[in-house]
Amino acid sequence: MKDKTIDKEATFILNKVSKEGIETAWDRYERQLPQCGYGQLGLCCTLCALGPCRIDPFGEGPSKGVCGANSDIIVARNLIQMLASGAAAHSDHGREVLEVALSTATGKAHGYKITDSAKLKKVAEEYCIETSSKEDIEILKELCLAMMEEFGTIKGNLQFVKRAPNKRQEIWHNLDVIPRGIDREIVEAMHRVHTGVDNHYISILLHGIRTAIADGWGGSMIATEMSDILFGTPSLKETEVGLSTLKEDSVNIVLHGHNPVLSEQIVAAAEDKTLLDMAKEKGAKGINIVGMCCTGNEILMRQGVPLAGNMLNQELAIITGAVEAMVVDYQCIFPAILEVVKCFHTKIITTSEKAKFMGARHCEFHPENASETAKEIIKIAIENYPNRNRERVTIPSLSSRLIAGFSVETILSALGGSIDPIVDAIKNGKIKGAVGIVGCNNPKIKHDYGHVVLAKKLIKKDILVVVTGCSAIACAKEGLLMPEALSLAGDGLREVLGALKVPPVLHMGSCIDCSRILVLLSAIAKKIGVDISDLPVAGAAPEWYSQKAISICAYFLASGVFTVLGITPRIFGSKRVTELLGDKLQEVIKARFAIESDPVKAAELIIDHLNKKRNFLGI
Ligand code: MSK
Repeated sequence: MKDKTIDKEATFILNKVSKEGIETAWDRYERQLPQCGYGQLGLCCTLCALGPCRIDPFGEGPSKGVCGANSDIIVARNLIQMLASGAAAHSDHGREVLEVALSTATGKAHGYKITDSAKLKKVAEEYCIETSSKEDIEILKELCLAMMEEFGTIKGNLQFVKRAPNKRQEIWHNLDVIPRGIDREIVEAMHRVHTGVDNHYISILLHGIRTAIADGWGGSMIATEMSDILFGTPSLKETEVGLSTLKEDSVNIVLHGHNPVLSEQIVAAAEDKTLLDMAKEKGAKGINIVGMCCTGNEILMRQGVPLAGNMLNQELAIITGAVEAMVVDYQCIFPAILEVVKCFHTKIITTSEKAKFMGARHCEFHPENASETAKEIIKIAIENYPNRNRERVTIPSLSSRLIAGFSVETILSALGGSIDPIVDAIKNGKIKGAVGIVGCNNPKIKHDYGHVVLAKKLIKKDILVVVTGCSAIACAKEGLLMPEALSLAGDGLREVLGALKVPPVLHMGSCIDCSRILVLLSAIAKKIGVDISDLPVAGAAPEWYSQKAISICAYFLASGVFTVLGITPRIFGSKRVTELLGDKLQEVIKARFAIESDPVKAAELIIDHLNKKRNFLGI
């Protein structure tokens, strides 16, 4: 099992898997090998019914599809299609949070409230909404409507783009990539990839950059900010992480996916006395809610709910035999979990109208009756508790502790209310730079290895690491989100963060919360008076897999952040696309990407980049 994962609890469950012959993502990946070479190079075009067409990378077979599209067009179209899907996923999530907020503001949804009134007013003022003479609920309504306008084309530009440093906005303006509307850019991306529309790879890729900015500085940022307003801006929370957060004597409910709008209600409903009594009647000591992937990160960051694991842990959680219900919203939920539950008593409960699974029980989320739906779901789990086969329960016991909740606001407050201490530490070299490690798991890389090794190498060299998504969960399982991990850090980082009693790796939230990283970088760049691309900072996605990760990487690049990918994107079928995204992108956007699957070498690339930036700044 050692070649599959470095997660000790996952290893423990994988031993059970091999004894019982249960299939997991690792088995399915092996069965796919060798994966299609054309596909890996981005040279297979399945867009229309003239195909599927493929281009021979060796120049001996066809060099064009039936319509005449060459490798440049096909590779660029395939890439932007992935990116648009990712941007759509993040942004549609943002829209749903807005819909819940608007239902709250108009009195249609009763289970929600404004939790962060200060942030509501601050964000509303950014949108030029007058706040001093209005009730919060009125401000919320106006803000929701203003944010909803950002999705269409009425307004013609995105508000949060103005949060970027002026130099960055100038670069975007000169390239004409400032998004006109979130939905507009995503729809236009899909229009451009239709056969016979955009047949110039540069034009396609530039629109890809515009679409990614619409995600990072639009849909994702709106999702983050409105979630903070409704559910509270994250503050420090200490809890446990790992499959051992499941409890032998409780009704275990795993909340998996991305959106907090229903999971927040489930967390609240789990305190309901009637439900707790019902659980006791069924022989359980209580109701144990744990998180998985980014829904897990959302409820961890705000409510301190323990985390069961990241993406490659989802099947393993069910295989413990101790999960009464896995409640899913959307994104990163394997269809395979419906196969795994055939061997166990676990109920899969789908909750989104747009994410249904054959064989799952569907309890649809609507803001108007979210609290009732949450209770109904918990009841289903409680009713299922007596069906647990105790002889097949295998819960490991090697969990780690973590501290999460590092929103930008929490980081600033830990610094005494100002960004100055970090800027000073960067200037005097105690902190050499900062790196955002983000993204998923992928069985192409040993589970969690890419994230953990990279983070350890960087903190040892006095580089502050911030993490989101499944990367944060990987680092948490390794204990890197506790102040004790400062023993692994270099002297400078240990001195600065030790004084603040914070860990060397800061958990900033879920995938959409990569937008928090953009806000933090903007604050640092503005303080120093430079562009983000001038800062000693970098991004990394060592184990990425999803379309959303492509969009995140693209908006990191578009924002001026050098980004290292651990998994090769499907672009190498076109020399021109590859060159454009490498050195040529550097010329116009002032950032480039690199590919390095070995996290030790990836750390070297990043350290080299940070040193160059420090030299450039003369620090
Ligand atoms: S959950 S997008 S596997 S980080 Fe956000 Fe994890 Fe990647 Fe999904």
